[in-house]
Amino acid sequence: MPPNDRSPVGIFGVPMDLGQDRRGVDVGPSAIRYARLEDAIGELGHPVTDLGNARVPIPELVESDGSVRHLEAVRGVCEEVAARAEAVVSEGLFPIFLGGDHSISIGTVSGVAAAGGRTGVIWLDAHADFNLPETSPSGNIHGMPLATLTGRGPSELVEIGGPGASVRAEDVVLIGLRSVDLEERDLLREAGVRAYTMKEIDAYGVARVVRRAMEDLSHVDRVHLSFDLDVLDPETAPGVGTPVRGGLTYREAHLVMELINEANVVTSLDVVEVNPILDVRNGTAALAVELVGSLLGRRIIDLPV
Ligand SMILES: [Mn+2]
Repeated sequence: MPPNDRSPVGIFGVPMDLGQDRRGVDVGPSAIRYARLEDAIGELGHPVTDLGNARVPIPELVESDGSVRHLEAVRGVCEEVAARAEAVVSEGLFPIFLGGDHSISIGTVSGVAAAGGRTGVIWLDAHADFNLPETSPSGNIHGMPLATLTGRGPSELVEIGGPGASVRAEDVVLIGLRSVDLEERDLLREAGVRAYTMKEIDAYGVARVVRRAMEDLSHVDRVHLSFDLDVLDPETAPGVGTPVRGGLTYREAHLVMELINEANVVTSLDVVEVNPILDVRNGTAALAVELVGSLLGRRIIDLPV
């Protein structure tokens, strides 16, 4: 259920950094908890339960197999995450998944979608995360989750949460893009994914883009928001693994969350790619907590409606 009705929230951490090659995002869930996520949600009136963390092996103990790095280990973690996600949604909780790199979303979105209904996805990200093993320059799975979720990529990952694609490409909206590989562009176009790049945000304003995205997803039963902190400009959010200049400002990011909250459509959330080792005094995790607050109903003032 959407979060405007003070619905109960469940926090689940996935301290996984196997989907890319920089250590640090595995500490993301701790950094976000340290920034008082649970209190921030509780203060908005939502009952909150911390459901702990998924069990994740460290890369030092995982064999780097084949062209897709850590494929078997990522598959194992995402299987567990998908099962937990499905259970949490079925219990009526609004789940918040803490990454970890963006490969955790193969598990979270598959699990949420398996709980039933047609699931749409808003993917807030500097990158499209729509590579295939054949097109990926790095072989890192955190560049592939969105392609995987729409049924493209290694079958071991596509089949998580049930056979076939977890979501339809036409039910996915990307917002904030500014770094897309050449072959990835063709894949996105062929798949029919809607994408609002930073150019559209600069030209039309973030409010119009979010309203359009809401219209694009008005036909689905539930909406999962996958929030990669690198959608923000690195001057505002330096603690991310793959920063790209020219991202959302502090206020633009809050406005995105405030407008999505008003639309009252989001039913589950990922907060991924926070890297405390690259951060400045945990500011990026603290900002993530602020933005979750805006998504869950925090307002600057309460105006009579
Ligand atoms: Mn991403």
